[in-house]
Parts: sequence; C-alpha cells; structure tokens
Amino acid sequence: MNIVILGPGAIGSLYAYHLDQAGHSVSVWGSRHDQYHEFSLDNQSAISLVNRSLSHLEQCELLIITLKAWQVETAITPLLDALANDTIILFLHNGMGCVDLVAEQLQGHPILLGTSTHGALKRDRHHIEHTGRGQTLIGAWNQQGERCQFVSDVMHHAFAECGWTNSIQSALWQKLAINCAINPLTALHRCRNGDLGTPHFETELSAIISEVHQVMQAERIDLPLAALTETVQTVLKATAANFSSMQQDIEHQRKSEIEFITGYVLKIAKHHHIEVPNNQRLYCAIKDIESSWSNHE
Ligand code: KPL
Repeated sequence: MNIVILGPGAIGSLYAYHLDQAGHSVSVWGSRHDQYHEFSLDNQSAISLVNRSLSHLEQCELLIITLKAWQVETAITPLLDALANDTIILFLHNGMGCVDLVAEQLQGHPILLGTSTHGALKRDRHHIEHTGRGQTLIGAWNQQGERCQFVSDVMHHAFAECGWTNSIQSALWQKLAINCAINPLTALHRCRNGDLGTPHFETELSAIISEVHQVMQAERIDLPLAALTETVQTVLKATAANFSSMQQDIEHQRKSEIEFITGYVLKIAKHHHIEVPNNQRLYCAIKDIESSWSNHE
C-alpha cells in the first residue's frame, strides 16, 4: 500500500519502519522540512523515508496519524486538499475526542480509530527504540471505515499483533482510563509508572478509576469496575520501569495531552452531570504547571 505516517515520532517511526520493511511504499510527514527521515530501530540498520512529499500524499491510500492529540487538527487541515477522497485515515494516538474536531472536514473518507500498547522511545532524531512489545487494535469510526478491516491484516502482517474490533469505543475508553490513572499522577509526582503501585497511591488511584468507570457506564461501555482496575494494575506492572508520556512531556516543559485524556473525561462527565472531583483536581494541577511555563502558548 501507499502509506503516509503523519507524525514520525517514536511510535510513528516504529510503524513506519515495519511497514516499510514489509514492502509497502511508506513516507512520512513530519514538522521538520528535511527531504528524508533517516533513522534506525534498535540495532537494525538505518532506513531513509521520504519526508513531506506532496506526490506521496496525493497517492496515499492509508494515512496513519501518530501525532500528539493536540497537534492533529492543525497538522491535518492543510493536507486535506491533497488527499484522494477514498484515502483511509487511521487515528492512532493517546486520548479521545480528536476525530470529533476534524470529522466535518474528513467527510467521505473511511475513518479508523486505533489504540496501541507498544512502547517506543526516540533516543534522538535518528534512533528509535522499541521499549515494549504490545498490540494494536483497530476499528471503524464511520460506515466507510467498516469496509477497511483489511488494514488490521496489513498491519498484523508487517508488525506485531494487530487486530480488528467492532467495539473500538470500548477499547479506547479502557486505554483512556489507563492514561487517566497513570499519566497525570506520574507527571505530578515525577515518578515512574511502577511507583504508583505502592500503597501510598492506592486510595487516589481507585478514586480516579472509579470516576472514569462511572462516566464509561453513562456512555454505555459495559465493563465491570474490578476488570478495569485489574487492567490498570496490569499496565502499571508491565510498564513499571517506564516514565509515562505525560511525565516526559511535563519534565521537558512540552504541552501534554491532558486535554484529550482527563479533559475528555471531564467533558463527557459534565454532559452526563457526573461529579469527577479527583480527575478535575489532576486536570487543574497539570494545567497550572503548563501555564507557569514562560513559553506557554
Ligand atoms: O500510554 C501510556 C503513556 O505513557 O502515555 C502508558 C500506558 C501509561 C505507558 O506509559
């Protein structure tokens, strides 16, 4: 397939590498204006992918968006005119609510949403590390997307486990609950994911998870609280040595994804008239840190 990766950061480059090696025609669209994105994955030899090619965009059959959630709207808008009407667009990022912001502009395109549990780290501009082998789940966001189940086969063939789900909203909400529990707390306490497994955080963690669970129930996402808590604990253990993406963003004074993680929960909670004081407090604390930076937009 002709594939363009919009946002070749750590995760984007990881997918780009494997899809390229599987024989697809892959290019990237990054914020830098270099002609090529050259990088290596772990100890494998380096590859060079075309960057920001308009003709690649025009021929693109699958656009995979691996930007930070808050970057998506601004980045995709100027590219839309170049895309064919039937280019499949796959949103693959942390958080929820992004697609709603651009849905009107994307009318006609098959739209897919995905969630991934892979861990990847950008050591520097030319070196990517695959720090945790995970899975990718993909599902349709619109009717046109329902005909694109083959995309999960393409990705499964190129890379590790990738599956199709008819309940992508449930998968995204579970990932959102994981991110609501782990990301703001690790950012505020400047700690690794595994540190949240200590008794000190037990009460706070379960309060956060139970609030998100109430909102999920109101959204008719059917999952017992015990199962959701278990899922968060499993991820905490599996990623114990990692710093969460929000911890890293806050540490480096980069805008975080709080708006599309905890912020999304607050928005949906408000819609259902549900109180979520613990998530509200975390949201405000992260926003306060962001607005204290001198480079704050
Ligand atoms: O998705 C993550 C993130 O850091 O954003 C988790 C699952 C919390 C792993 O660190």
